[in-house]
Amino acid sequence: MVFVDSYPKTSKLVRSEFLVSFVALGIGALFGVIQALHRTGVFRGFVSSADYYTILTGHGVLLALVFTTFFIAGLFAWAVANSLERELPQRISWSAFWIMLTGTVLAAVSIIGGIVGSPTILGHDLEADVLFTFYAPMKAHPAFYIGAALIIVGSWVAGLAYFKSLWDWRSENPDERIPLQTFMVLTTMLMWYVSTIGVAVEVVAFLIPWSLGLIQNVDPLLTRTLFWYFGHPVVYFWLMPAYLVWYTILPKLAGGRLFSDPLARVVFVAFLLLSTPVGFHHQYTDPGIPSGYKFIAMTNTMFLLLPSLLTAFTVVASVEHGARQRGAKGYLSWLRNLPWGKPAFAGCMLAGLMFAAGGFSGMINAGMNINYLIHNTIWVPGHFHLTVGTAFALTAMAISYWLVPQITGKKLRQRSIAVLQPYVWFVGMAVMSNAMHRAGLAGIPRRTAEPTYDEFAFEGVAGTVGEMRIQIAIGGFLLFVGAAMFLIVMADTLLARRGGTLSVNGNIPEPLSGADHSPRILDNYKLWTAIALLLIVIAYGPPLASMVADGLFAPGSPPIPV
Ligand code: HEM
Ligand SMILES: [Cu+2]
Repeated sequence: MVFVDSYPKTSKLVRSEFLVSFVALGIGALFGVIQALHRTGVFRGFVSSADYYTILTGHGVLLALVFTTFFIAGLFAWAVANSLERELPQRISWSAFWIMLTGTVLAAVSIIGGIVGSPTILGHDLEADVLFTFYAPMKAHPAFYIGAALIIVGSWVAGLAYFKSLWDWRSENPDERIPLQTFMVLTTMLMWYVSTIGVAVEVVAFLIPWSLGLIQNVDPLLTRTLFWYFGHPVVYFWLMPAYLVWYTILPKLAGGRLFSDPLARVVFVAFLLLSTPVGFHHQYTDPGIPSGYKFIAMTNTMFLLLPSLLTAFTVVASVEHGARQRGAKGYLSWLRNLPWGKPAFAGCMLAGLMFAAGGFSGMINAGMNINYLIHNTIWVPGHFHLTVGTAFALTAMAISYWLVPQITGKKLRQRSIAVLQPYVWFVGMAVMSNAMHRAGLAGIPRRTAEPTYDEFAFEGVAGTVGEMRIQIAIGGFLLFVGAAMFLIVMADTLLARRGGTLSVNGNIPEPLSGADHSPRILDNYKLWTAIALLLIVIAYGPPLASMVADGLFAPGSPPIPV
C-alpha cells in the first residue's frame, strides 16, 4: 500500500514540512546566485554592496537553518512512521511545525527589514545583518533571535513526537529491536538535544536580553563558544539524515540490501558521542582558549573521520551488492550496472562522492596549524558547499524524487528534467567549489562583497584570480539552474492529479547482516547519552569555567593552566 493511504495524517505533515523547505531552497538559491555574481564582479546590479550582507544572511539562514530543519523534520516523520508502522502523534507534530514556521517568519522578516531601510519596530531597527553564525558583537533585532530560538524549540518538540511513537510502539512490542530507521532518527535527535543546549543558552540568556537593551554587555568569547558548541554538531544534524537515506534507502535503489545493520548502529552511536566535544576547532584563532583544549578538539575531530569512513565502506559495499544482484561482474565494472538514470539513485551517489571531497578539505580545516592558512577565506564556503550544500542538499533533492510520490500518491512528473538535475548540480558544484578552494588558498576572503584582489600576483597559485572568479560565477549559475530544475519537477508533481499506480514503495529490504547481529547495548540510549555528556564536560568544562570566572558579561577570560 502507498504510504499516503496507510498514513494520510503523517503524509500531510511531511508535505507541509517539505513545502516550507522547498520555498526556502528556492529563495536561498536565488540569493546564492546573486552573491556568486556580485562578489566575482560579473554582475552587481541586483543589490548594492552594502546590502550584500543582508542577502548573505538570508542565504545562510534560509538554506543552512530553514531548508535543512524543515526537510529533516519531514524525512524523520516519514522514517518513524514507515519503520514503526504507525501515524505520528498529530498534536505534538503540528505544534512543532507551527512553532518552527513562526520562528522562520520572524527571522525572515527581520532579515528583509535590512533591505527595506531598517524601519524602527518596537523601539529597535528591524534588521539582522548578522550572518547565519549570529554571535556577538554583531547585533540583530530581537525578533531575529526569538525567531532562531523558536526554530530550535520547534525541532525539539518534533523530536518528542518521535520518542512518543517509540514508547507507544514499545508497549506493543516489548522485546523487539528498535527498527533501524527509527534508531537513526532517535540517535540524531539525542545528539541534537545535547548540542543545541549551547545555542539555546547563548540566545535566551545573552543575545535576546542584549538586543532588547536589558543588559549592556555580553562576553563575545563566551557567546562565540556557546555558538560553536552547537555550530559543529549542527553539521551532523544535517549529515545524519543523509546517512539515514544512504544506509536504508540507497541500497534498495541499487537493487540490493544494506550490508550491515550493526555497523550502521555503531556509526550513529559514534556520532552521538563525538559530535559535540569538538567545537573549539572553529575557534583556533580565538584568544582566551588554551591551546591544549583546542588540541583536544582537533583530536576528537579526527576521530570523527572513523564513522564517516565506516559509512563509505558500508554504503559502497551495499551498492556493490546491489549491482551484483543485477548481474554485475568484475572489480570495478559493477559500477556500470547501477541505475544511473534514476534521479534518486544518481543524486544520492553523486552527493556521497562529493562528500568524500568535502571530508578531505574538512580535515585541512580541522588541522590546528594548517587551519591558519585557510581561516576565513573563501576556501571555507568551498568546503561546506560540498558537505551541507551537496551531501545534504543533493541527497534531500534526490530522495524527494522517490519520497514525494509516496506522500502524495502522485507519479513524478517532468522525469527528463529530474534525470538531468543531479548531474547539473554536481557539475555546478564541482566548478564553484573547486575554484572557491583555490581562491581561498590564494588568500581571497569569504563574506566580502567586493574582494579586490585582481591586481595581486599570487606566486605558487596555478591560474589567475580572474579565472577563478569566472568559475565561481559559472558554477554558481549552474547551481541556480539545478535548484530551479528541482523546484519545477516538485511543483509540477505536487500540483498534478493522482492517477495510475506508483512504481516506488517504502518497503526496506532486510540487511545482509541484520539487527539480530547487533549487540543490544547499542540501543542503550541512557548509557550513550551519559558518555556523550561526560566527554563534553571534559572538553568544555575548564575553559567555560574560566570564561565565566570573571563575571558572566565581562569580555575575555583569565588564563588557566594547561
Ligand atoms: C544555488 C546554489 C548556491 C549558490 C550559487 C551558492 C553560493 C554561495 C556563495 C558565493 C557564498 C559565499 C559568499 C561569501 O562568502 O561572500 C555562499 C555562502 C554560503 N552558502 Fe551557498 N550557495 C548555494 C547553495 C547553498 C546551499 C544548498 C547551502 C546549504 C544547504 C548553502 C549554504 C551556504 C552558507 C551557510 C554560506 C555562508 C554564509 C556566511 O558566510 O554567512 N549554499 N553561497
Ligand atoms: Cu566543525
